[in-house]
Amino acid sequence: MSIGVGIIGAGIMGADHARIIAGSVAGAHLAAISDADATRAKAVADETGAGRVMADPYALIADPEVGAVLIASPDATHADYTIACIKAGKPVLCEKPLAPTAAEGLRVIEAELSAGKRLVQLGFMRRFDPGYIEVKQQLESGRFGAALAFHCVHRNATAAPHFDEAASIFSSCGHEIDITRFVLSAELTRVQVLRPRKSALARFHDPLLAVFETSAGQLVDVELFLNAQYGYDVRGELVCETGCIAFGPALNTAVRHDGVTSTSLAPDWRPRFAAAYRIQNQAWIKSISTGVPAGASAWDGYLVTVAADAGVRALTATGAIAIPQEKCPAFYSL
Ligand code: ISE
Repeated sequence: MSIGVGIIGAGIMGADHARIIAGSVAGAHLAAISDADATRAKAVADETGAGRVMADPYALIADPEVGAVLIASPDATHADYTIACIKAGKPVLCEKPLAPTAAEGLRVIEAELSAGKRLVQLGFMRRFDPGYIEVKQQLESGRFGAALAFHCVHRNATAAPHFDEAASIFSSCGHEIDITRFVLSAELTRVQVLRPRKSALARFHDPLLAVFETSAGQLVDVELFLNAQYGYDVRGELVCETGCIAFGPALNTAVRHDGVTSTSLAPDWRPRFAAAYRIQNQAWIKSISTGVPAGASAWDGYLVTVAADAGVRALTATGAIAIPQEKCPAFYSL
């Protein structure tokens, strides 16, 4: 039976998810879409064949034709809509971050714990990216010995107009926090944020350099440069005892022409992580039919908010500060 998906948010990511659900995911169809901007919602509905445009996101969540909800609205609304889905007993794929503060994120955990059923998947799509999965598999093969350090580069061509240093930590560095926990199977324990010289082309302090310590003693350095101008450049190198595992930002082809060899960079994250988004959304739909959770849980999402909160405090602190360590409820460790 096909699951009717309702999407909240018809902006860049909502539209992208609508196309993926309508065109690339088996076992689901686009039942409804909602956005504060009705014209924008209608345009996406017309393009993707969504069943209905609904003005009220809470009505969409309650609608009997909506069997599962995908939240791609502004970050500050994620927690409230996710909690409404939990209360309605509907599975939800919530774009990252779970919330813009750890306190808000905790409200979602409390709601899911009291519902007593795993309903939330977080949109940390990198967990489905073939490149990151291969890095994790290579590390876990044991061939390289222990992981010692992880160098991460996170560059965007230009930051969204509402971005500031805190958004750089929450929205962009949040991906690195999640994927580091996923790849290293370790928790982040301390964070320091350094400020290289500010780019004159940035409205806020950009780039930033966040340095994390993990529970296994590794260092993770993250260069966040969201006004890098030249393209979307997310890459990394995992340094291990007997080798390094590096992965790059390139799209699929390398060309040699006119004495130059080159690879293309994506303008933003959607082409770079297109496969990851598709695989993630399919895994979500499959998890609804099998009842076996996939991807990042609400708890994973919450731990990102805890570490990002510390990162935001580190913006104005001297030196490294501790990231509070939370005990994972048994409900999430199954
Ligand atoms: C954006 O929200 C994303 O999720 C992208 O993956 C990230 O690179 C970008 O910095 C964020 O703003």
